[in-house]
Amino acid sequence: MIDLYYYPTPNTWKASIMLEECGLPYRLKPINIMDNEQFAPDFLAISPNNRVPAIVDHDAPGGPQSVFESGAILVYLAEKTGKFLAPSGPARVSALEWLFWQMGGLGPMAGQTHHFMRSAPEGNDYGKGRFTKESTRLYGVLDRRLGVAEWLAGDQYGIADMASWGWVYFHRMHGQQLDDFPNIARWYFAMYDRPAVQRGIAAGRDATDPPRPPFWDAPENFVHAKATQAP
Ligand SMILES: N[C@@H](CCC(=O)N[C@@H](CS)C(=O)NCC(=O)O)C(=O)O
Repeated sequence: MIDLYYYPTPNTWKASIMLEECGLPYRLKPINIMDNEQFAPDFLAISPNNRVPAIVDHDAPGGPQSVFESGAILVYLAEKTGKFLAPSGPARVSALEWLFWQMGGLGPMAGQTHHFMRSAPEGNDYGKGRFTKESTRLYGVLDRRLGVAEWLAGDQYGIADMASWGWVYFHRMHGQQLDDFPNIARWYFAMYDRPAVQRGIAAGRDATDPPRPPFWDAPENFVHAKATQAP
């Protein structure tokens, strides 16, 4: 059994989607980051950077294994199951390139864009402008990649796609529209249709109290239905 320390956000969705895709049994351990539960000593022992997601694999060969950082969790689960990451060769190189691109680029920059768009004091547009511009650049990078490859690692769906998808789900919070990125739109909706993706994002919806931040359900913040934006 795997424990998934969870709050429903794009970073934790990476882990829940991968667990669902692999068919691995897991238990949700809600960490309410709105109530600072991420700073509790028990959680810090598993996730020293006080962030979700983290997992504990109770069936690891040498005894219970904890893993923090969503990218490390994806690689760990891929290596545990032999799924969604090529064992060697160019497809593995591509997967890791795009995974690290998401971890160091799209995630942090889109996160800052979201922060400045929602929380910057009125009249202070510097951060908003800087990070929206960088998000636009990164969405352009993603769109070009998906114009020459079906999935981020090449012709096989895998962990790099799982890493980026949840962030693109909130593209409107990054000042972006899928109409401007037709290759991203094609990829986004192909993943949206996967039952394991739907289960992965539904998994922790009500696992916290309150269940999720109010912006989560604001129609302007995310894509409700394929019909609204499909190219
Ligand atoms: N690089 C980390 C980032 C994780 C992260 O930022 N998690 C957020 C939720 S999306 C969090 O736990 N925030 C709690 C806090 O800021 O104290 C990863 O990918 O796992």
